[in-house]
Amino acid sequence: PALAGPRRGALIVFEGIDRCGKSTQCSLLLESLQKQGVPAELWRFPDRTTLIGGLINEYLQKKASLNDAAVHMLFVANRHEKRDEMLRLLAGGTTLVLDRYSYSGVAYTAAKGVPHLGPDFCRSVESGLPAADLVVYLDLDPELSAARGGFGGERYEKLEFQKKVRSQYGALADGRWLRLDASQPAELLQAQVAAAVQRVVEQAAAGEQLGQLWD
Ligand code: Z5A
Ligand code: MG
Repeated sequence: PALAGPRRGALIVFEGIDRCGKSTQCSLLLESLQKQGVPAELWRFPDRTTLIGGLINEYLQKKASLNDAAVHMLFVANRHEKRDEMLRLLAGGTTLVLDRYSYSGVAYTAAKGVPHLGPDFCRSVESGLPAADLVVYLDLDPELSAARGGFGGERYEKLEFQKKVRSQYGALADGRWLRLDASQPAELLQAQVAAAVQRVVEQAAAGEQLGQLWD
């Protein structure tokens, strides 16, 4: 299906391991889009404010235990429950900046190494969600990210696991991802992000079709 028409907003996604600077860059980007008068919203996944997101939050904070398949499906459901609203906003001309999305779903679950939860399975259940116009991948050595104030107590915040996640991201990235060395100062990163985002916002507004996962 044609997911959105001309003058649509762009779907910009930030990805990367824990503490690589996603939230920092998302806020800087939102501010700069708004200054330029580009209608934009910043969302994050998981969206912990929904019923499903509440369960995910309990799991991440280690207040609830769920098996790997069950929690994976919750992360996926948390995106599907927001699909219609995403499409409505994009079609109406709002650019969406997402702090994590389906690519986190694949990278984190595949990093667990559970045979029936490999990358192909993980990709399949994201089908039908809008694909990012641009994935900004903030690539950082997990040793460096761990040094940024240390890990908190949430599940997955462990060096060995973050190394596996990074290698899954490496396998997932394609030529369309903007891979940035996230050890650079935030202002330098922001300038590179802004230039790439401006191009995709213009292309989306000019009528370039929104893709679907996974094309
Ligand atoms: N997860 C999943 O398993 N499946 C899914 O489908 C989805 C998610 C969507 C949610 O984490 C967890 O859920 C996550 C993946 C999993 N688990 N892990 N790991 P989250 O998104 O709530 O949290 P996070 O992304 O992992 O961590 P974070 O703390 O939000 O990191 P960040 O947003 O990338 O970084 P930041 O807050 O912008 O910066 C971190 C620190 O570094 C802070 O002190 C900054 O001031 C500093 N910083 C930022 N930029 C720089 C630069 N350029 N240089 C130096 N220092 C910097
Ligand atoms: Mg964050």
